Amino acid sequence: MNHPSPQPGHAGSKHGTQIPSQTSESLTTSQGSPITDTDHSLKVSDRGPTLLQDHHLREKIMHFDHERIPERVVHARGAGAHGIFTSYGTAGDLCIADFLQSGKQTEVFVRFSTVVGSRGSMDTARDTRGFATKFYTEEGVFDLVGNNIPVFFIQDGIKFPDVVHAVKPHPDREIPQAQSAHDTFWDFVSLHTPAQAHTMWNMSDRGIPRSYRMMEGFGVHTFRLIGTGGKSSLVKFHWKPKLGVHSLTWEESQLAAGADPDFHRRDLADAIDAGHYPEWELGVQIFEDDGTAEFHGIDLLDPTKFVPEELVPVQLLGKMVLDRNPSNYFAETEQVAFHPGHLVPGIDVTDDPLLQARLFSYLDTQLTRLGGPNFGQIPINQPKNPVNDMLRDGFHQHKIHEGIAPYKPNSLDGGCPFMSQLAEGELPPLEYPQRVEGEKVRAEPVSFSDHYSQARLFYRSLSRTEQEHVKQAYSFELGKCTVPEVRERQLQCLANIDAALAQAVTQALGLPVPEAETAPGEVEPSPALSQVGGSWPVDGRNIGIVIGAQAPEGHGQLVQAIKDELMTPLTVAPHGGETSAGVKVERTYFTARSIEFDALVLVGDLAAVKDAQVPLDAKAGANPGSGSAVDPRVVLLLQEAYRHSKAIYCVDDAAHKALATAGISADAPGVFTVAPQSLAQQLATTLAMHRVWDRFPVS
Ligand code: HDE
Repeated sequence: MNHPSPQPGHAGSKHGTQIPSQTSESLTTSQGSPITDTDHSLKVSDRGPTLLQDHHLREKIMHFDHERIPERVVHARGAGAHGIFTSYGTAGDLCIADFLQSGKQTEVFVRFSTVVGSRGSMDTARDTRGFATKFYTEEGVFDLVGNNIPVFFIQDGIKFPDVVHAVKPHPDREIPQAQSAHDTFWDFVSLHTPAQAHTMWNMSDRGIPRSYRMMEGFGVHTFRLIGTGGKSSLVKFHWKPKLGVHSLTWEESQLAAGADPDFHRRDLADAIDAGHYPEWELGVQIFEDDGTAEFHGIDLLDPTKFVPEELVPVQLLGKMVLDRNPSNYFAETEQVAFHPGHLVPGIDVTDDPLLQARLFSYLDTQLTRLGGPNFGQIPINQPKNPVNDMLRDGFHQHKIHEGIAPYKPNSLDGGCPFMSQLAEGELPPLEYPQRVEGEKVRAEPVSFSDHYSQARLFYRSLSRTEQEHVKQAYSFELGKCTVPEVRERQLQCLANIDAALAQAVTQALGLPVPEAETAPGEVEPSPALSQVGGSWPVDGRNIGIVIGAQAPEGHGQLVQAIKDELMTPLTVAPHGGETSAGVKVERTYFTARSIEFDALVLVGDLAAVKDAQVPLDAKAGANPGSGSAVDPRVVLLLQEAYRHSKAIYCVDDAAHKALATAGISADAPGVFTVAPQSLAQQLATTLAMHRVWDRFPVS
C-alpha cells in the first residue's frame, strides 16, 4: 500500500511553525488498518442503498455520536494553561510540603472558569470565577481548587444544591443562561442571608474581570499547614496577579457577550502565545492554631468570611508563571479533574463544613463526568511522580498491572507494596491528629450568624466609582426580577448592609426604602479591596491603532514602539491585508469593537470609506450634525471607548476630526494629543492605572 503524501491543509500552521495535524501521514481505522476513502460510504452503485457492512462508516459515526461527555454541573465553561510554580523557600518551618522548599520548581495546570453558565455560554457573564490549580509535585498531586472571590454563598455543603438550583436557569423554560439576574437566584439569597457577602462581591466589578490574568485567587476555606515537628498552623491561600486586579465595565461585558463570547479564553491564549506569560504569587495569611479557629471575632471555619489583609498580611511563598497553552482543549482543559482532597504531606483540611462536603463531592462527580474510576490515568490528571496503588480494573483501565496480589497483607507478591516509614516521633504526614469530640447534631455555631457585616466591610472599602457600579449592578439584577416580594426582601437585606446603597437601588426600582432591621454597625474598611489606585505592569494590553485608507507615515515605528513596551498593537484599518507600508492589518473597521482594546490611538484622516459595508447601527451612531467625513464605525468605536473610560490618543491634528465627530472634547479626561515618539511610554503610564477613572460620572 502506498502512503499518500499530505494533502494541502493536512499540516496546520500555527504562529509560523508547521505542526502536524495528526500523528502520522496516512489515515487509518482505530484498529490501524489503512483507509483509502473517507468521503463516501459503501453503497450498491453510486446512488444505491448504503451497506451495513461498511465498518469505517459505522466506526466513524459511532465515535462521533459519543464525542460529548457530560459538562461539569457547575464551572462548565473554562480555559486552561500549563505553567511552572517556583517556591521562594519562605515557608520555612511553616510547612513541610516538598514543593514549598527553597527554589523547588513544580509543573502546574490551571483551569479558570465561570460557575453558572453552560459550556457554550459567554465568558464575560457577571459571575464568580473558578481558579483551580493542579501542582504536580514529587509527593503527588496537590489541587488548590479556589475562586476569584474569597467568600462563599453558603456555610454548609448541604446547601450547595439549593444555591446552584436557584442560580441555574428556571427549570420550566431553561432561561436565563449564565445569569444571576432572575427571580429564583434573588429569592434564595434574600432568604438565605449568609449569601449576602458573596453576592456583594459578585455585584462589584470583581464579578466581571477584565482578564483571567488580572484576577486574584483564593482558597476560600481555612486550611491547615503542618510544619517541622508536626506543628499545625491555620492558613488562607491567596494568588496575587502580577498585573493587578482589573475589571470590565458592565456595558463592556454585555457587548463582549455578543461580539466575542470567548473574550477571556482568547485573551489568556493570545497573551501566552505572544510571550506575555501571566504570573501570580502564592501567599498565605497565617493564624495560630490555638484550637479555637477564631481570629478577631471571625470564625475561620465560616467560609462566608474573609480576613482583611490589613489585619493579617499575605506572606508570599512562591511564584506561578503560565507559559504554555494546551494543545487539545478536550484532552486537557475538559478532562482535568480537580479535587480539594488531593493533598500532599504538610497540607491538610479543617472542619469548615463546606470544605468537608466538597471532599466527598468531587470524586463522585468525576465518576459520571469522566466515565469511571480510572480518570486519574488520563494524562492531564496523572501525577508526575510514580504511582503504586492497589486500585484495579474498572472502565478505561489503561495500566497493565503486574503481580498477582493487589491486596495487603500478602506473601505472594513478596509483601509488596510496603508502607512509607515514619522516623521516630514523626506523625503521619497526611492526617493531623486533631482531637475531636462532641455530640452528633444538625446545627451551626452562633458565630455563623452574622450575615451582613462583611458585605458592609467590602462595600465601604470600595472607591466611590466602584460603589456606583455596585449600585448599578443591584439595580440591574433586581430590575430583572419580576416577583415584588423577591425584590423587596433583597432591598431589606441591602438596608441591613448600607443605607445609602439601599436608597440608591430602591430609587432605581421606584420602591420605598426599607428601614434596617438592626442598625448597621461600624466596620473598618480594607483599602486593599479597591481596584482603584496603584500602578501595574501593562504586559499584553491591547492597543487599537486606528488608521485611515492611507497608511500614515511612521506607522511601523509606532507599532514597534508599543511592542517594545510589552503591549500588543492591533492595527485597525478600513480593509484587511497589509498597509502600503507593509504593516499587517489586524482588525478592520467592520470587525473592531471597543471592548477588545485597552486604549485607542488615532492616526491620520479616518474618513468614511466609499462603498464599505457599514452596519446600520453604526450609520445611525454617526453624529448627524457633522456632515461626517469620518467613518461611522470609527465614530462608534470612539464613543464606546470613551464611555468605557479608555484612554484615547491622537498623534496628529487630522485625528481630531474623528474626536469632534464622535462628540468627544479633545480636553476631556484621558484624551491626549501626543508626539509619536512619546506615545508608547505615555500609553504605558496611563494603562498602568487600567482606566481613566476620573471619566466615570459619580453621583
Ligand atoms: Fe466546587 N465543584 N463545589 N466549589 N468547584 C466543582 O467538580 C462542589 C465550592 C470549584 O476547573 C465540581 O469536577 C460542592 C467552593 C471550582 O474543573 C463539583 C460544593 C469553591 C471548580 C463541585 C462546592 C469551589 C469546582 C463540578 C459545596 C471555591 C471547577 C465539576 C460543598 C473554594 C474545577 C467538578 C475545574 C467544581 C462541587 C463549593 C470551587 C460538582 C458540592 C466553596 C474552581 O464536584
